[in-house]
Amino acid sequence: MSTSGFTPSAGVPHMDIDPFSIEFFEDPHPAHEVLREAGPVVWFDKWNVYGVARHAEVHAVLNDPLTFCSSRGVGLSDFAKEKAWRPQSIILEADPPEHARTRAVLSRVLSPTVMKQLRGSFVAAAESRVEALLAKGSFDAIADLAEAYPLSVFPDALGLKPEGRENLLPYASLVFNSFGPPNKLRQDAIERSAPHQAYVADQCQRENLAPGGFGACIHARADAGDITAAEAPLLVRSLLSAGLDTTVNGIGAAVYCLARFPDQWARLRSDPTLARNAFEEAVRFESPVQTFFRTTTRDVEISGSRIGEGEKILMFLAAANRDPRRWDRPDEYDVTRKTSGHVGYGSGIHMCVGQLVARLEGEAVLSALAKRVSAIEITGPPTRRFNNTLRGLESLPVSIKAA
Ligand code: 4IA
Repeated sequence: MSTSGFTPSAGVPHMDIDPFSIEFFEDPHPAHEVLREAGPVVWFDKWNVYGVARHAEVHAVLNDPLTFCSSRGVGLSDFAKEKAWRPQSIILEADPPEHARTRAVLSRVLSPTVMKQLRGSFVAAAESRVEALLAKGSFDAIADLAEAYPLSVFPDALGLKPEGRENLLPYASLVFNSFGPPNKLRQDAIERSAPHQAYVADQCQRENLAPGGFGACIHARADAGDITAAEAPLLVRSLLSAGLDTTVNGIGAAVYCLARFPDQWARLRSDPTLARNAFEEAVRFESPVQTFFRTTTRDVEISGSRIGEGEKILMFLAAANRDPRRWDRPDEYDVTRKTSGHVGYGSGIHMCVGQLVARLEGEAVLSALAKRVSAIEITGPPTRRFNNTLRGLESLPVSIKAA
């Protein structure tokens, strides 16, 4: 018999940590170690959910999508019990076999061929942004680089009109807060969401998307019969939800790493072809997307613990990315590390469909910095931005010098 929602299976350690509290977000690493060391599976008394924080279990859960489903939501809320706050995503919140069709569409829209077409303009935009920042000397690496750069390339690549783009980051922040529990971050975000939701719903319509962009390409797949006309706007919405704040926090993480670890900055400068790996290592090291849930579709055993049907499991991607069972020197940022196997983009059938866009942006920025900048100095206290799912800074005051 399942004891769903109130008591964990015998032998699973109880954690009284709240992994969605401000104290936790301020410095998650010691708590991640406690969770990993407590056992392969833990139970959170505060939210009545299981958790996995070791690399092996996170990887195993991600790679068994029929047992650990996404269609009941990848946040704490179980869509089998509670109505979703917005119409369900038809890719993120879908399971096999239905998932494959929508996934194939976005895979094709964000393919290696499309990246080849975008590379020139993405690299030029990064180079001109770095020139402008060198001219300023001092700036905020979050607002003026980590946000400004993706905002200068991604909305145009999607084909969005210029008006209303100020809604994009608030909408994304809402989406990522919504995966968390019903705490203040989530409730405040949903309360203020109506204008951002209205903006996004509008931009997903075919007539608002410029020819040649990702959005128009998605609608063209409806003409080809791969998806219905009603599904196309929902796939555009997935790009608006997942395509901007993630790269903002990825680029922010990379600049913060390079500013904090001068030996790694020196290595990157001596070989700018390391830019792509330096970005990937920043995604491992900081894990801009910290957590996700799955829901069990049957009774299942994970590393000796029996878990009933209909249970939420919280996966700590960030803890897996620093698990000493999987990584040498996990707490060191190393631009030459073999990063393959990190779960910062997830793993398995749902692994980030936009990863090539993210890597193109990250590589373009870090390569431009490595070629043109001699030193990055942190000139004031960095401040943190708090979100139920995303990890990143609100502000990072820096100064840079020309090489
Ligand atoms: C969607 C996990 C995150 C990057 C994400 C958020 C929203 C969606 C997809 C992925 O709305 O489909």
